[in-house]
Amino acid sequence: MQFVLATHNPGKIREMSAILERFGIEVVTPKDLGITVDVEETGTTFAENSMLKAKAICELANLPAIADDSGLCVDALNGAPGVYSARYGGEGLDDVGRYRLLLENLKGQPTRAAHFACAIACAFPNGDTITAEGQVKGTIAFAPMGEGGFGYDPVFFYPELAKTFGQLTQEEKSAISHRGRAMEDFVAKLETYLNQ
Ligand code: ITT
Repeated sequence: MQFVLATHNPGKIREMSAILERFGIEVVTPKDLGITVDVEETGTTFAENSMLKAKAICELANLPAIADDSGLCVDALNGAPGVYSARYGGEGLDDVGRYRLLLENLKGQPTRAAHFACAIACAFPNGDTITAEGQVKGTIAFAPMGEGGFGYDPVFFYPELAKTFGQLTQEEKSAISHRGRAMEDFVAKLETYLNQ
């Protein structure tokens, strides 16, 4: 069975397709199908937004669609940027601009604790859905380190490995990341669903 990855984020596409291909799951992207729609993320939770994206792309592609909604939640900022991680600081900023703004906003804060969260939603053309979630705890580094990953990875420090996510290989990151954990949970649920 072919699945469409309901995302336009190249970093997510790389990580999710590598995991799904390990399980023999064939994936295509919206771009492969000529779908350019950017689904509006009107939800207030990662779970709500991932389901909005999965359902919209499933309907357009008429294929089962797997969406990821994720973000970085920083304790000292009351959980921000959270569901607004991709839009932190407004439209004009790129990944580097967003993590620089985060470092700026954390200056002088007593705690740098943070976590990444990921919600996966899969919608099937028959109306069935599967959901999964994952989280990973860390701290915000004082300066970016590493060139790997995407988004906030260079400033997300994972104490157990004493490295930022930007310093990990894709395999190392997926073994512990919010997305890797959510995808592991998702693949197990998908296998159960497909065997029913
Ligand atoms: P799609 O909606 O097309 O999937 P998006 O980038 O807009 O792409 P989100 O709304 O879920 O996706 O925003 C997630 C943002 O959170 C992402 O752009 C990064 O800034 C950040 N983020 C999520 N997972 C991350 C990861 O593994 N490493 C670094 N940053 C991450």
